[in-house]
Amino acid sequence: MMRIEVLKRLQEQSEAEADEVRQVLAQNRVTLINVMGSPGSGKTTLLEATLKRLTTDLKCAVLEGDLATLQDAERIADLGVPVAQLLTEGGCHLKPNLVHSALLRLDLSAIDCVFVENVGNLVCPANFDLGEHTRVVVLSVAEGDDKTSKYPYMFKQADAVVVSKLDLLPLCRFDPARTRREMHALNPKAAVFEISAVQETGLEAWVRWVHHAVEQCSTGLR
Ligand SMILES: Nc1nc2c(ncn2[C@@H]2O[C@H](COP(=O)(O)OP(=O)(O)OP(=O)(O)O)[C@@H](O)[C@H]2O)c(=O)[nH]1
Ligand SMILES: [Mg+2]
Repeated sequence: MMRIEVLKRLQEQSEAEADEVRQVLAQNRVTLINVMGSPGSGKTTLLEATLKRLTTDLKCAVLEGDLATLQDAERIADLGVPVAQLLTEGGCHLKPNLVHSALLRLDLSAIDCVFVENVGNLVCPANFDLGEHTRVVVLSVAEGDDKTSKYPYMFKQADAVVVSKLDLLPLCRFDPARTRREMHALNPKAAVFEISAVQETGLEAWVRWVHHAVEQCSTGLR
């Protein structure tokens, strides 16, 4: 009984913190995109490729979630994009209070869209509302096409799935049609993109989708 009480209180606290994030975003008219996926699925590489294509017409920033290092944040900073590091000190997912304090470190009046790179993990981040408008899961071809069905909680809540590393298709057993089919069954509204950051293919449709998500958010449709 006691344990249930404590868990419930923690959940309420987390929901209140996500609401605080939503307030900050609404006040500053900023869209927050939560990017999730397994370790090494290509989240930072996707962000690098996306930012290169977006920053001419959208003002972006990134929050980098990591257990212990600044490596991903440094990759983003090298592009000249504002970035705040969130160190979880071993934690396997980001929490809304961390996101809230990091947002306050950015000059939000000069920003339209913030990407959060979550800690590499296909399980825990799905359970935490960060106050984001949009959830994106990056799934690399090397992980196998069974992941949508094996980790349904992550994929069910995704607004978009980016199938990454398509250049590795000849070397891996991965059927992109299975991902589309299983995603359709889990969440028919989710968009599915197939990209290769190395070969720079498939990125235009994904970048258009990001633009659309930011437009919808700024007109209050999301
Ligand atoms: N072949 C190929 N390799 C890629 C592609 N995108 C990323 N990689 C490689 O995959 C590895 C992991 O990429 P990251 O972008 O660092 O992955 P991540 O999801 O940010 O990793 P964590 O932050 O550690 O969870 C790197 O060696 C990348 O160069 C791609 O499109 N094709
Ligand atoms: Mg990364």
